[in-house]
Parts: sequence; structure tokens; C-alpha cells
Amino acid sequence: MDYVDQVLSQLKEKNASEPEFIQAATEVLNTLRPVIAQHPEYQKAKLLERLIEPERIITFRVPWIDDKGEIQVNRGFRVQFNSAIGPYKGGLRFHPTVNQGILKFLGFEQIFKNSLTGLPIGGGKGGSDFDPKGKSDAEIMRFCQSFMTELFKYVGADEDVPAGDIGVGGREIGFLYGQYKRLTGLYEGVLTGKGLTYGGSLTRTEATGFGLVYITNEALKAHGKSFEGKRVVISGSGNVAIYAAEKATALGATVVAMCDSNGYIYDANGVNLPVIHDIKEVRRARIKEYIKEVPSAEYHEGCSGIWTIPCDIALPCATQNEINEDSAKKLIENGCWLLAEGANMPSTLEAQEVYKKAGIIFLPAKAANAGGVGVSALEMSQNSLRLSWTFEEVDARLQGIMKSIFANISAAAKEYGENEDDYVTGANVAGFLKVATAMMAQGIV
Ligand code: NDP
Ligand code: 2IT
Repeated sequence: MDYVDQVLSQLKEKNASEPEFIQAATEVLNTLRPVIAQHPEYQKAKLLERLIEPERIITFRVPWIDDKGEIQVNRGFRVQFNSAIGPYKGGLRFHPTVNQGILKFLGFEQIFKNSLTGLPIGGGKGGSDFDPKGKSDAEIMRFCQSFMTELFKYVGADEDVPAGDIGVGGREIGFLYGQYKRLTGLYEGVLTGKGLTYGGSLTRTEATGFGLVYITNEALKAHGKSFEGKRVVISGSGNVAIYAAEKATALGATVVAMCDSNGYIYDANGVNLPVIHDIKEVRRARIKEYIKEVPSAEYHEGCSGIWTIPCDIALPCATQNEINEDSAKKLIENGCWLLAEGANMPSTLEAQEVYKKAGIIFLPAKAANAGGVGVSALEMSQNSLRLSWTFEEVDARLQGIMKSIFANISAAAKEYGENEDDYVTGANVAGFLKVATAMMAQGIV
């Protein structure tokens, strides 16, 4: 058995109850084979064994009192996966499906994504099985305060810097920041995605969605194409989806469908984004409401139907494994020729095989959604400098980051991939090499 196979078999045995983590790590390790073959010293240093083991996982109780006076208990986590190239950095997810395996997959992906940004940030992820849906602002605040009352011991501006993810946006970051400041007395950049009046960065709200469209645009240009006149399907209607839709529309595309976890809307005229913004961001309501405002559109229950809509470009921006083999086949049968991942690991391994066989342009999450954490790192820089850059300045830097990620993954695809468009191998290898070099330099830690 070669080294990668040995580590894969150990990974499966040791993490049998964590299928999403096995999925994420299997994809990465399989694509690293040519690099591992070039570096026998990695095996001697047990580099892969160390890479797949988080440096630390913190699990804690989060008790809080709901509006009826009842005591609720949730589980909180922070996975501090890898600090070889910088302090742990990655979002917090509040969703009932959160468990250790989900956060390990997200933390593992974050290591390589953060490396690809070119900025000095390590990989981490955290969150809770708390469900923010239907909770009052006061309940959200009490939950966030309780969560931070435990987490504050393990985070800090130079140690571990959380941010948002599913279920964690500006409101939650504000409550978490207030409690951190109260407990530590420190006014420091311990979180990113902060409000603009207390250390947040312009463009962070838009960054993941905009970055996704910027890198997709780079891939389109490299293939002699553009967004102009293309039909785009975007899953989700949260932070990433909304700003991806906005930028794709600005570049001349028509976004024909979006969804939430209940169902999807189809609007052949192009989704009306102010209406979506009002429903999802202001009212925190269901996407079904859209047809009340735009009666010519259609609403269908269930989210997987969104992948049956004919499109040129698909941008999955909701959650992991939202596209399985069948959905991937339907997308391609109906004309999709480019897929870029705004969500983390939205495509199953089987779906990725379908893309590969069909030869569509495929931009994997680590590269495609790195704009969010990239601007988070710029927020950290601004906090350290005690300065705020303009929207235009941060947006220009974000465009620079996405351009350089595309150039780096293209170069690594040419050198190590199955073909020059093998951006999966390109992203994994380019992200890995910097982390591996840093780990080798720092000894057995
Ligand atoms: P939000 O909470 O703002 O929005 C999530 C969207 O996805 C909502 O429309 C939600 O629907 C839908 N969704 C969530 N879970 C499911 C599910 N299990 N099934 C179907 N639909 C679901 O999150 P974000 O937009 O921030 O995150 C979306 C994705 O992007 C995630 O994979 C996240 O990890 C990734 N990401 C986020 C970044 C960021 O900066 N925020 C950066 C990089 C990646 P509903 O409202 O019904 O729950
Ligand atoms: O998945 C991700 O990259 C995020 N949720 C953003 C992380 C961050 O630290 O900005």
C-alpha cells in the first residue's frame, strides 16, 4: 500500500462516524498523490497523518433561557485545525445539523482555502446545533452571550478569529463581539464580519458572493466566454447567494432561480433582487413569499428541483452535498457547462465524477468561495493598522485575490492535474504546498 492509501485507510477507520470529514479529506488526499510522490520527506515526517488530525477541538455546553423562561441547552464547538501559516481562521455555523464531523470537514477545507488567499491565516471552524430560525432577537442575544462566555477563553486576535457562516451574520457577530469585549476588556479584532461602526470592513458582507463571481469570470475569460446573456441558477438565498446574484446580474447574466431549505423560485425574467433582499435579509421570511410580490414567477416545494432548471452556469450557494449524482446529471442534460461552488462541498464525490466525465468547467469551493475569508483577513489587517479602507480599495484587493487564486490553481492544474482544467487538483495542491512547507519548517508539532 502506498503512503496516501495507508493514510486514507487510517482516516476511514479513525473517523468512521464522520462521513463528511472522510469525504472532504479523501478528495484532497487523492489529488495530492503526484506531490507526495515528489516529496518522500513528507512520509518520514508523518505530514499527512498530522494534517488530518486537528490541533485541538473544544466542545462545550451552551445553556440559555428562552423567552418563555425555559432553560435550553445546546452544544458548542471550535475546531482549531491547523495553525502552520497563521492564527486559526474560519466561520461559526449555527444550524441544527451541526456536529463534530461537519465542523471537521469545514475546518479541514478551510486550511487549504485560507492558504490559497495568499494571506497568513490558519484553518478553523466552529458553531453550534442551535437553530436560529423563529428565535427572537433577545433569544439570539442570550444564546450568543452564553456561547461566547465559554469560547472567549480560546480565541483572540492573534490566536483564533471566528466569523460568520450558515445562521451567523451581522446580528450574531455583534452580540458575540459585545460579550467578548465585556469579558476580556479588549477592543481587538477577535471576530470578522463586524459592523462598520465597530471595526468591520467594507465589502465583507458582499465578499463571498462577489468573489465567487469574480473567479468565475476569470474562468470564463480563460475559455473565451463571459457572463453576458447567460442563464444562472443559484441555490440558497442567504449571504453568499444574494451577493453572487447581485454581481452576476451586474455582469449581464440572468439569474433565473434561487431557493431556501423549503423550496425554490423560478423567474424567467431574472430574479428581482430587492424583493429577495427584503424577504430574506430584512423580514427573515421564506422565499415562497416571492410569488406574492412577483406573481409571474413560480414557486416549487423542495430544493433539489432547482437543479432541473435549464441553465448555462450553476452556482450552488446553500450547503454541503446539495448536488448528488442525479442532480449533476440533470444539470448537464439541461445544458449547464460551468459550475462554481459558493457553498462548502456542495457536490458529492459522485457529482464531481459526473462533471469530470462531461468535461464541464468546475471551480471547487476552496478556490471559488475564498473571497469571504480573504476579505476577513483584510478586516484583520485594517484592525491591526487601526484604519479603514474604502469600499473601492477592499473590492479591488478582493478582485486581486480572486485573480491570483485562479492563476495559481490553473498553474498547479497544468503541472499536477489530469488536464489543464483540473481545478480540483489545482486548488488542493496549490493550497497544500504552502501549508506543507510551513509544517516541515516548524518541526514535529
Ligand atoms: P446563510 O445562513 O446566510 O444562508 C444559507 C442559505 O442556504 C439559506 O438560504 C438556507 O435556507 C440555505 N440552506 C442552509 N442549509 C440548508 C440545507 N440543509 N438544505 C437546504 N438549504 C439550506 O449562510 P451563507 O450564505 O453564509 O452560507 C451558505 C454556504 O456558503 C455555506 O455552505 C457556507 O459554509 C458557505 N460559505 C459562506 C461564507 C460566508 O462568508 N458567509 C464564506 C464561504 C463559504 P434556509 O434559510 O431555509 O435555512
Ligand atoms: O467558509 C468560509 O470561508 C466562511 N464561512 C468565512 C470564514 C471567515 O473567517 O471569514
